[in-house]
Order: sequence, then structure tokens, then C-alpha cells
Amino acid sequence: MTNGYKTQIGLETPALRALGSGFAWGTATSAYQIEGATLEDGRGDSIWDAFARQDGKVLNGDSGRHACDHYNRWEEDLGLIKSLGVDAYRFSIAWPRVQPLGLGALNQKGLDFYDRLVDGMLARGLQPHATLYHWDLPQHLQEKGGWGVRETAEHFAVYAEAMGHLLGDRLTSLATHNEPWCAATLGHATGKFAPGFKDPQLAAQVSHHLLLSHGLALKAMRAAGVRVPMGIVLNQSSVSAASDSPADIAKARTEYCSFVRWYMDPIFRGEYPQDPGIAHYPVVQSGDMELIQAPLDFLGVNYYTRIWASASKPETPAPKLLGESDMGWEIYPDGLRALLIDINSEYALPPIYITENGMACADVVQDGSVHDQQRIDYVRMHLASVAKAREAGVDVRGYFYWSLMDNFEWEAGYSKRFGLIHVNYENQKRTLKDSAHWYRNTIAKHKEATRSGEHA
Ligand code: IFM
Repeated sequence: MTNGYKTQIGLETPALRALGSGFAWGTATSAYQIEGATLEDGRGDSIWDAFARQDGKVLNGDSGRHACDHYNRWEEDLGLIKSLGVDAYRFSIAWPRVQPLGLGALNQKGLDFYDRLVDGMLARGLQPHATLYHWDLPQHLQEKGGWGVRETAEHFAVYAEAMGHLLGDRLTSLATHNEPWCAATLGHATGKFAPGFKDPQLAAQVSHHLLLSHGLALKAMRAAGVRVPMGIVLNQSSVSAASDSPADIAKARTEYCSFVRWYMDPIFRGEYPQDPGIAHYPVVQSGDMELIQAPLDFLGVNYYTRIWASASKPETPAPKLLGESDMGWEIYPDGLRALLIDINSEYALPPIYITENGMACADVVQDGSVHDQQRIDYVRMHLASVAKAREAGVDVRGYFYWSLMDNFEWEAGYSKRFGLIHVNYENQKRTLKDSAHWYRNTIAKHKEATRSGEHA
């Protein structure tokens, strides 16, 4: 089955051409997952540091304390990124590194780090794409109520403006948030992520404050004259009902509302979706939706798998015809095409970047190599889906593989490997996996195909 599918949608020249000549190729990471050096140079404590210190929250008691030591090895890492032949690198700024308490004084050494990093990218011809918030809230703000209180959104806007001033002239894009659904739902409803609450009403309020902070940040940065293209990164999935039964279809609709529309509707329509299956709505103050609905220069879409909606007990399992990743997530590349076409027809969208897509595999180094054919197949099939979406008229401008290198996978610690580059956490040795070589070749083939192609 897998091989048949592979052959059918292999990334051939027409697909490469369909991506267009200006298509940006990149890889992505986030601060807490790779930087380490959590106690160095005046960085403040984050909610993930605090969460990881609690027993049983992160597998094996892992934390981001050392991670990939990118804070100290950033030059080597930029060299590796460059060696992949990519155009762009997506990274996030650790708020507690640049403003240890989340309010008040900035930390010069933290600012200097991102200054150097961005200059280092530019010196190597890499486009810097920054994200302001990838879940590492300063712990001090958590102690004042975290994203459960409106003040945090206001503090975020101050931090955003400071970062806009510092880096705005050199960035290719600036995203306010990465995957607010995860920060809100996993952090405050299921308790799987920091800060670890299990309160769905709080999670709904948090989601609103995250969106509000996005709107306030855009307003503050634009008012201050920051000119970089600004957007937000949302995790999204296509949703499949397990059957045609009304119960499964209703469940699929609720899932789509709570996962995709919950963030898309406020941003692009100025309202939350109404669905009988959604029990918790936030308190919204007058003027909030206007702020949240501020025009965007781009939308980042992170896609890994589809949502399978089954209302029966026990649930009908997803067929997983193409298998699953080491996370247990179904491999379902066509969902990316379907999702992009759906959202493109439902909303008036700015240009889209696939800001994350990737696969965790149980990679091992053998004689200096990592043979991760499954990851290569995964990426090829998803790129083919992006090409199809473009052919159907969706304005997708780039693709960032998640992740550049193996890293701290949140509650799973270091047990899951998403990287194009293998990291040995004992000695921090980096090893390019077969997928990294394949990615480089594919990028080169794309550039060649679009140089001469009439669709370019
Ligand atoms: O590692 C995460 C990342 O931080 C956000 N998006 C999903 C990835 C894989 O789980």
C-alpha cells in the first residue's frame, strides 16, 4: 500500500514546478527545545523549566536545561542549516531570555544572542523567520496568573514591540504565536503541557488572551513603525468522520470548530465559531475582536496528521493505511492538501507558509549514517500535497521541515526524534540523516526545475 501510494505521488518535476520559483525552503526549531543554557547569561525561569522540575510531568525527568546546547553552538548549527541548501530558518525567541520577568527590564545578553543569531543567518544568506512565543512564558508572569489574565497579553505586546525594534529591520517574517491551541488546550485543559492545568473554562479564556495578545502585539509593532511582514502560526488538521452516521459527522464538525475554526474564525472573521459540541467560551471584552482581526501579512500552517472523528464507544480507529509516526500520529499527507483547499475557500487568506511538517522516527546512527527512509517518504508525500494545493489555487509560499535537529519534544522529553539532523545528547554530536541529504537534493532539483520551467 505504502509503495503504491509513494509511486503515485512521488515528487516529480511537475510537482517541483508547481511549487513555483519563489518557493522558500526552510527548517524550523524553537528556543526551549534546542537552546539549553537555561541558567546562563541572566535568562529568567520559564513555565517549561518549572513544569519539567515537577515529578512525572516530562518523560524520564528530562528538561530543556541543556537540550541541543544551541545557545553555545549556534554558529555550528547555522553552518549545518546552510549545508542543507535551504533558503530560510524559522526559530523562536525565548521571552525569559530577553526579558527575564516578562515585564520590566530587558536582558542585554539575551538580546545580544538573537542579534548575533540573526546577523549570522544574514551573513550566510539565510532568511530569518522569527516567532515571538513558542510556549516558554516567563514563570514570573505565570505566578501573576499567566495567560489566564489579560495583563499577560499587555505584557506580551510590550515584549513584541521591543523585539520588533531590535530585529524587525532584518527579519523576513515575524510570527506572534506558535500553535496557540497547544498552549491553551494542552497547557490548561488536559494538563499535558506547562503550566499543567486541567480546567477547560480556563483554557478557553487562555485561548482568547493568546489571540488578544496577538492583536495587541500587531497593533503595538505597527504603531511603532516595525515594517517586517507579520503573522501567526496555527496548528491545523483536516478532519475525517469515521462514518456517515450523524453522530460521527457532528463530532467531526465539533473537532474542526475547536481545532481549526477556533483560531481561524476570530482572526479572519472576528468571531468564535458556534457549535453545540463546544461547552466553553471565553469572556470577550468590547474591542477585542477588532484587535484580533487585524490584517495579517502571512498565515503559518503547521500540519502533521489528520483528526479522526468517531463518536462511537469504543471509538472506530483510524485506518492508518500509510502507517504512523513514532508519536503514534497517522501519516495522512492528503489531509494537508484537503485542509489548504478548505481554508482557502472558507477565508480570505494572506499568503501561507507551511511553517511545520515533519515526522518523529526511532532513528539510530549506524556507521555514521541514519537511514530514515520513512521520513523521506513522509516529506515527499506532504510536499506533493502542497504542490497539489498550489495547483488548485492556494497561495503557499514555502515549507519548513520540523525540525532542523532532534530536540526536546515537550512532555516526551528526548524520546522522540523529529530532526533532519541526529543529535547525540551525550556529546552533542550532530549527524546528517539520509533525509537531510534527500532534502538538500530535492531543494536543488526544485531550483533547477523552476529555473527552466514555464510554471515558475
Ligand atoms: O515539537 C513540536 C513543536 O514544538 C510544535 N509543533 C509540533 C512539534 C512536534 O510535536
